[in-house]
Amino acid sequence: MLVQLARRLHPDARITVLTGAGVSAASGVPTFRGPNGLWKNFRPESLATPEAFHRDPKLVWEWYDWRRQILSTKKPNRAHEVLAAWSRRYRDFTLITQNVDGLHERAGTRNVIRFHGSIWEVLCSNNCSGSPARWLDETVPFPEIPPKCPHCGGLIRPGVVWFGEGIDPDVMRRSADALDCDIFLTVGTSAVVYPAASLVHEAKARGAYTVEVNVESTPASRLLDLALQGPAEEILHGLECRITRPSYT
Ligand code: BV8
Repeated sequence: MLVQLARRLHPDARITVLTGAGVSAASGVPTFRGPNGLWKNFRPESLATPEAFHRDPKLVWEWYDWRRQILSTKKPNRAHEVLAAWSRRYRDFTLITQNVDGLHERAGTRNVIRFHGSIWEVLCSNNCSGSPARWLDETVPFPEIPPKCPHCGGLIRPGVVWFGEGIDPDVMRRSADALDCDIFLTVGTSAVVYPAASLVHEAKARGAYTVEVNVESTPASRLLDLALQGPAEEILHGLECRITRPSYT
């Protein structure tokens, strides 16, 4: 199966990959819905919202600061490395990630589309005139929770897309452009959050060969052309071996 798929990943193939928390699992980053994904028994849907932030910015920032502290000790794994190599090798390659952890960028992946933003970026929640639209702030841990805007003294918020917030229109447009591809791989995502979970179906409707890589089946599995069950870091490594060494068995 990997041999046939490796053949489809030929140098002129137009490839789009969508990743979720499962590609960072091997780096030791908790997934959202995995056994250690919950934080103090809160569900992401209850904390990652504008309403939760408005109601209790301290609690929401304690969650993000906790995640940033964990992430600051983690490194990209083999799944990130293979995708970074593909981003440099293939002329027509797009990586769309739902992850906000920055590990694809740290692995050297070119032009990552951050579908849900970045945990390492912040923006002023007052959108004050003294601050840029968003900026990088890698302070770990924040000395003060909730952290304040250096320009107006109001609150800053994580530069991520919360439930109930729209996807950046430019991100949506670039992602939609990437659905015209020969192969669409969806890797390490539970495929339950929209509109990210709709991308693979739109790609299939446009004629892409669709592949899922996950340790378990998801709502998307039975709708796709190929569902490969196993860890992304192993399956992507196996694919890369068959692409770079066709005699690899
Ligand atoms: C919007 C950033 C409208 C923040 C995230 C009912 C039906 C359909 C949709 C909705 C609905 N009710 C509400 C909605 C909309 C809602 C939604 O989809 N809700 C869901 C819960 C039903 N969506 C939204 O609100 C979106 N916005 O719709 O806006 C709008 C339009 C215009 C104007 C205004 C409003 C915005 C959603 C964005 C939320 N932000 N993240 C942060 O990180 O803090 S979501 C977050 O969870 C992730 O980014 C990701 O997108 C999502 C799912 O997580 P996964 O990455 O899939 O991780 P998970 O833990 O779930 O799964 C891990 C997978 O990996 C598992 O399958 C596991 O088996 C696998 N795995 C584990 N280890 C490995 C592995 N696989 C391979 N190898 C391994 N080693």
